Amino acid sequence: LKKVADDVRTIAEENVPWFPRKIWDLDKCNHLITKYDPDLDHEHPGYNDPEYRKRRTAISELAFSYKHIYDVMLVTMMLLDRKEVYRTLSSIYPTHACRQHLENLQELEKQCGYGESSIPQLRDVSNFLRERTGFQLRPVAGLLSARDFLASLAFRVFQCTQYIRHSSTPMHSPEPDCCHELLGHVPMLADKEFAQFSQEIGLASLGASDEDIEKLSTLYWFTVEFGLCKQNGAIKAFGAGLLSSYGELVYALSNEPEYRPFTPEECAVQPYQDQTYQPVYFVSESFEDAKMKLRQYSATIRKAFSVRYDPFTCTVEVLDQP
Ligand code: HBI
Ligand code: FE
Repeated sequence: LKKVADDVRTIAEENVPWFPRKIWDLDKCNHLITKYDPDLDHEHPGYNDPEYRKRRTAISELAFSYKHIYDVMLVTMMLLDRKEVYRTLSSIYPTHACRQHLENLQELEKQCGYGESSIPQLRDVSNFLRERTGFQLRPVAGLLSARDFLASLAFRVFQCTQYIRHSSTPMHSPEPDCCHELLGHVPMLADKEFAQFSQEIGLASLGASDEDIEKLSTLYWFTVEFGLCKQNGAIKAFGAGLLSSYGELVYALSNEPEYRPFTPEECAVQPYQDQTYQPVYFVSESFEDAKMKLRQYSATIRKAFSVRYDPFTCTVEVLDQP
């Protein structure tokens, strides 16, 4: 493999969609999808609540003005009058969540002030993750384009919303919110194998075609968001979408839905639901196994180059295919 000099554009590279090369480039990965926007979507639970929308706008502005170089997040999240979320979800974690989630949530309670009466600061949680796996959080105003969202994972950066769901729907949110991120994603990102799995989806996405981005984002959906895994002979949840939704978490482990062994090829083309429960869930043998399968799958994605992440410079090296 030989390194392609940054200033030399090879013919093959000219058709490649732009992608971030340095962690600072993530400041440009801020293309939002205007879906479930409380200002535009009449169905959004916060649409008729001007106070809620005002608060959301303020939090969005902070996210938009955030730059990687700031390194510190000065955002205070909305006060949690949603104790119910924490209480209800943590009551079923012992039977439904995977071991890694349970262990890391305990640490987050001890070290970051997780609990039903407080909302931890993103900065503290980000520092916790950095120590564990090198993942860090950066604030984002809402749903990002799949390309931007996945690209961030390549740098072990997780784009994290800071607003909270509307108080009229404490147990449901049509979009990701801080309950989903903090209870669903963060405990999993503190696990080494899982962090590596997430980063590898991100690396596979860099410079990929729209079609491959769609596949990778579906794969992300059925693993990072709705994945199940086997532990001590039982099926447990590791997907953040499940771990932040009481209803679907119960349903997913109820033996009612269909279960299939995780195979990236199949998973990447499975139609999915963001309005109702998933009709099918993919079960991984372990994170290690899922990671190896993902690696084999990524190698089949047609790209004119391969990438490698250099954690010392926070840079993606682009390598010519042999
Ligand atoms: N944006 N903020 C945010 N959070 C997500 O979880 C998210 C996203 N954009 C796209 C997306 N997820 C999905 O398309 C994934 O499948 C990539
Ligand atoms: Fe999510």
